[in-house]
Amino acid sequence: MGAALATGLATGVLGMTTASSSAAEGPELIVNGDFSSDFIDPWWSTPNAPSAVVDGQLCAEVEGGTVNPWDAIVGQDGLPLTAGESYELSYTATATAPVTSRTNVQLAEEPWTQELAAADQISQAPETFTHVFTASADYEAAQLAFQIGGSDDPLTFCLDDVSLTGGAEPPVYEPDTGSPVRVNQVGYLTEGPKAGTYVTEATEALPWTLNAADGTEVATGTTTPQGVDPTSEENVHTFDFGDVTEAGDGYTVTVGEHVSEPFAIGDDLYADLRTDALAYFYHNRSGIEIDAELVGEEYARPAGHVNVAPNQGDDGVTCWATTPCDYTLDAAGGWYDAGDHGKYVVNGGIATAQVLSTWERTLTAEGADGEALGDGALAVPEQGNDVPDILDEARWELDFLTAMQVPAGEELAGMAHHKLHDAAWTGLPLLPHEDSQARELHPPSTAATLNVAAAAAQGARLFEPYDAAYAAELLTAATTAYEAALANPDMLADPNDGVGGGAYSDNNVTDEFYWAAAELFITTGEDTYRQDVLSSELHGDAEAVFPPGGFSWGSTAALGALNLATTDNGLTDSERDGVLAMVTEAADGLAATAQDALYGVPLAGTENYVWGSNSQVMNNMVVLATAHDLTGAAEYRDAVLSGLDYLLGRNPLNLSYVTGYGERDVHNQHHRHWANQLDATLPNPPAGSVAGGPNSALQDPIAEDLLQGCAPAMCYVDHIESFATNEVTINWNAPLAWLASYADDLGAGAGGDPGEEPATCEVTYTSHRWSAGFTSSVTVENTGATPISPWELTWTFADDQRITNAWNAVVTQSGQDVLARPVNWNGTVPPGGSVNFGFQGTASGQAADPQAFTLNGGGCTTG
Ligand code: 9MR
Repeated sequence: MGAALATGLATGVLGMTTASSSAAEGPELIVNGDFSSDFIDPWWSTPNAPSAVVDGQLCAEVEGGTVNPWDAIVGQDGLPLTAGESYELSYTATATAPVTSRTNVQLAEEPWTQELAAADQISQAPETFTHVFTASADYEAAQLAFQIGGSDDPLTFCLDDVSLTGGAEPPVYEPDTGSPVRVNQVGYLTEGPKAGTYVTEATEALPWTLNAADGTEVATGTTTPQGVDPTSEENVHTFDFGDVTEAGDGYTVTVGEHVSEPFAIGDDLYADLRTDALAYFYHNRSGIEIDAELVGEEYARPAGHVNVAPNQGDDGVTCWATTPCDYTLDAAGGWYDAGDHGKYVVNGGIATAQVLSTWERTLTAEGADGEALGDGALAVPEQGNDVPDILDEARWELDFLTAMQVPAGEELAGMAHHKLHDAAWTGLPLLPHEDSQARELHPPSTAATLNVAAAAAQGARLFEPYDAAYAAELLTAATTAYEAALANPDMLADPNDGVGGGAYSDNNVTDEFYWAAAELFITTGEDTYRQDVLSSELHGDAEAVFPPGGFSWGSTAALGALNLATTDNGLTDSERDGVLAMVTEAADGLAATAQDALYGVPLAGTENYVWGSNSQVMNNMVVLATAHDLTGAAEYRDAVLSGLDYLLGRNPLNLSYVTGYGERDVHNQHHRHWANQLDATLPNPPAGSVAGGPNSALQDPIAEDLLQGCAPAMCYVDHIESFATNEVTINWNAPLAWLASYADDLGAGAGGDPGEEPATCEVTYTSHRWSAGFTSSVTVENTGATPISPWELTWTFADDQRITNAWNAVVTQSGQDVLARPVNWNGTVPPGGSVNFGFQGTASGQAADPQAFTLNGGGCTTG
């Protein structure tokens, strides 16, 4: 039957039996043909026919006054066709004024060779069109185009149930994973851990070689077979070259015939990443022209959403029709959330907080470098205003967040609107100033209001030295917001409010209350906020504050807890110890997770590869890095660095998830104007933009199409339309900036390297033995003249003692060797001072007390 129809192009309307059985039976090639998910991707349209999904159909607002059919087009690319195979296209369409759709299936570039060229009369009454054709050539990625230009008057063209079936089943998508030798493609800090992963079926240990750029063999060793990695469902080995500390570029690791991507060993690996990751925010500012002098010609663009046609402007936004209000807000400015043009208070808050914390860390962590974030350090237009550039950047969003508050005198005064975005989802590509959709305020929510309270309170204390008046304004906004949230504690955003923008709904705001109370307490010292912190059900609950899957926009208590632990504030010593204990308890778990993970990632299990999994990893790294800042314990630092390894190439796909970093960096992230994959005249994302990462829930049409059956950490595709695996967003780049800052400071020697300074000391070790075990107490005295910080004590048991739990120290044991490090409050042993810790364990034999101890490289006397 297919052959009979192969003679020419067949055109038909509803009811015609033109389909060949082979075509009808073939696989569906159109992605998102029924628009049931409210998303428009991967459909595109020309700028004069802006399209959106409305009531489960795609509708294009086609401008009048065009001449040719191809002057206005709605289309989809990427359709694989096979020569000689028969295909059936069908769709339903309407138009508010009669228009002919030149409906083509064709080559997606010159000479636009047509395999189907139909002319369909579209009118107001919905009609279904069906066409059958046979492909005359093979196409990797043909295009379906509805050419609907040529009308004098504007019209609305709507499309639904688009289907193109036929041909053979397309080949199963196989990611190109390159070399099975997986490393951090940027590199390893000289004094940091250095490990990689090798994918192989082999079960025996294999020799590896580390070569310098000139080919010289620098080190050799053998891999450790590890069995099947659950996150990739592949058999892997690990290898470790941590002993190599010779700085250099272009190192490679070879296992058998396989060579890794090249990488560096050095201390200055992350300085550029710090500024690039922060530049992301200026690039995505709304309401201001993006200046070529700061970003280069290819990234420069006019101001978005400032009320210049076709923009409808964010300076006088009205409430969404379903929840009207009698005021408008001037909410111009702020950052676009992500690949879309939405501006969300929930998410804006955490992103601002993490940008602010990148700065605040330089005030609280020893050796952290504020200059790299200071005035003149970043590419922002406010350079030279005597305010650290990073604070200028944060202010751009703080002003938006506070502008989203309901004005005084209104019923919900002080509450913040949850979000502001387009009435319908727009297609890609689309520059911000070309967006013609109506912009609408969605109802206030408690979560958004507490985001304003927390971020503005943190902003207030950080702006205080630079602009006291602004700091006072922020504090007023914060206190007003907090009061309003207390008065309206359960205004939850609607989880189904996801048309034209993300829902960012959150049905539990206990964590937002905790975060906001903590920030207000740190800033003001007031007892009422302190009581709210201490009486929160979250306070002291490490697992709830620091969920092992990572804190996030919907789980924000960690932000408050981390700041309570790091800042000078009015908590008593024992209250502060309690907070520190939460941080180290969480960090201990995460460090163990990273150590067990065969790709070094501090993300437990297989269930946490969710939308934005890379940000979950990064937020866990922020917890670890903060624990390292607080205690100096190297195991926390090591887990941060192995997390960086994962993000930058040591992962099941052998990809660096950060643009511009690593040989195999991803670069087609979902973004409306960094859309080079769709339009060669537009750029790819600039360097330093992190992709969301693997998401095993396959929540976008491309992921659904390509990634069926993927192993969790492999559910990712570097495709612009895969918004659920490959988007960029402010709350993901913010922890990236924080971590790059931490890692660069580390490279520059901050945080200390335990063991460097030999110490003089006396150790008193006492123990109590019972049948199956023992309890020991250790007192370490600093008998020298300088403080020891952080301290690190090692010894070797003579017998079979196994430590099972410890207090007042982090104690790890490997064979008979034991390493004890401070917990949190006892990181420093002052001259003449001492620390005491203890542990319990099991033992079967004699369990003799150890006699020799080493403190930070120096031998101790025993007392
Ligand atoms: O980051 C958000 C993720 O946690 C949610 O699961 C997902 C679906 O609701 O939404 C993500 O946020 C997107 C937002 O809704 C719209 N802008 C882009 C954001 C990143 O993909």
